[in-house]
Amino acid sequence: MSFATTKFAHPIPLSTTAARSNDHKPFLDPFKATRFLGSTHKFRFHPLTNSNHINIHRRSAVVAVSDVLKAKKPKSTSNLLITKEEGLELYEDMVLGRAFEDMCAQMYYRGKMFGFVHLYNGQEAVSTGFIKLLKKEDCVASTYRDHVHALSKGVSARAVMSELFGKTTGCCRGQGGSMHMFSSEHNVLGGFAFIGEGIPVATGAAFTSKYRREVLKEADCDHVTVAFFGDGTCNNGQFFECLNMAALWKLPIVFVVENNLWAIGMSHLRATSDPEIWKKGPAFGMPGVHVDGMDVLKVREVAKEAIGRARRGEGPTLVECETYRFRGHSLADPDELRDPAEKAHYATRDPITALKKYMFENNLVSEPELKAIEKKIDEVVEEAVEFADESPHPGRSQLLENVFADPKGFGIGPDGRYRCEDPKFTEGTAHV
Ligand SMILES: Cc1ncc(C[n+]2csc(CCOP(=O)(O)OP(=O)(O)O)c2C)c(N)n1
Ligand SMILES: [Mg+2]
Repeated sequence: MSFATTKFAHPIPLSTTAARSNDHKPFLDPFKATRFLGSTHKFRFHPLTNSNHINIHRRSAVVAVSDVLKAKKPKSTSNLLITKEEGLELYEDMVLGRAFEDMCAQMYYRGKMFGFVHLYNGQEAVSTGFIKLLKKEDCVASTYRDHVHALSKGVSARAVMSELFGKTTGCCRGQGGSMHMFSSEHNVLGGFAFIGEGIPVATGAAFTSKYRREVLKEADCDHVTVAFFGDGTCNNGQFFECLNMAALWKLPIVFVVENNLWAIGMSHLRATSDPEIWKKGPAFGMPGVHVDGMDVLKVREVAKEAIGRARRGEGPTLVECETYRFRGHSLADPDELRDPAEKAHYATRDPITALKKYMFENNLVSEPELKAIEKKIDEVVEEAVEFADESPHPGRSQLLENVFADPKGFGIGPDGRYRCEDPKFTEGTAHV
């Protein structure tokens, strides 16, 4: 598959009303115009402009879509989108993500976790579709909705669950918690509580790969970085700044927007002047793609191309995955704002059910094979809880570790010992 590349042919509509209307001719719509509930807006793919209004000196921007899926005939064995082994891997990863998050909800309500916990249910096709194509050396930057990205990248369920429990066996030794999954071993660059914060970190990681290859002459350094973030985050300045730098320097990065249509209780359509986020890619001179984020196979096809471009040194891609979260914003959110009809609509598009259907229809797997995976994952998740529960809490002395780069800084007293170990450390403050 290759992204269709086209020169601009029509002016970009300048008025927001025009941008939201459906009166321009579709360029290519591989997944049938996907409609946002609650609005008349449909996604449309149309050529942008190369008219006189656009600076003719800039590189020709491109708009890209995935059209391979139309061309492939799913019933024909030779044209199947996945092999049996690949299907089983994708299924296992998505089931792990779902089962893990369901368990988190249980543990949170039992008081085993603290702070905010944001679950990923419904969005699994995005994490699995991208991350299962990555190499270990490739980097992933996430958001506060980060448990499943870490799991897909290979951080063990034990290490993620222990982190959520605040235990020393967690991937950040219990110091990060739900919103800060990090693993240098797996190149998980972090969950980030501030929205948009992961995007510059990911851009920096992509810069590092390019620098190592081109300046330090490490020819085999073809590492790619994938940055995941939400629709609401795309209204944040860091997003635009990083698209600019990534395009300018042709960095090996894929920007993946998980457009679940909501930013806490704010509808994407109310908050964004032009809700078609993928179009912001071509504005910066990189391909922009819109894909059905509830279909792991479609996500994977787009991901293959975008990751491939980055690895070949052809630069960044912006991918907008239209997805949906099946739970509230966080476990503290009663989720009363979203229309029940909207939730019911997306529930029928469960990505795990969809993959199962595809595999059955194409005789790739049998029911017992999938049941065996589900059983295995249940055991993995149960065992992760037991492990986390039995693991020790960090000692008090760990409190200020990894907080300051200079170990002789604020956290260490003149006697060389941690200030927090001084019995007088908490004098006059509330007991913590
Ligand atoms: C810089 C910053 N501003 C505001 C917030 C508060 N906040 C937390 S989540 C959120 C919404 C983000 O929505 P989106 O990017 O769509 O991600 P989703 O939760 O849907 O995955 C906001 C505004 C924040 N965490 N960081
Ligand atoms: Mg969102």
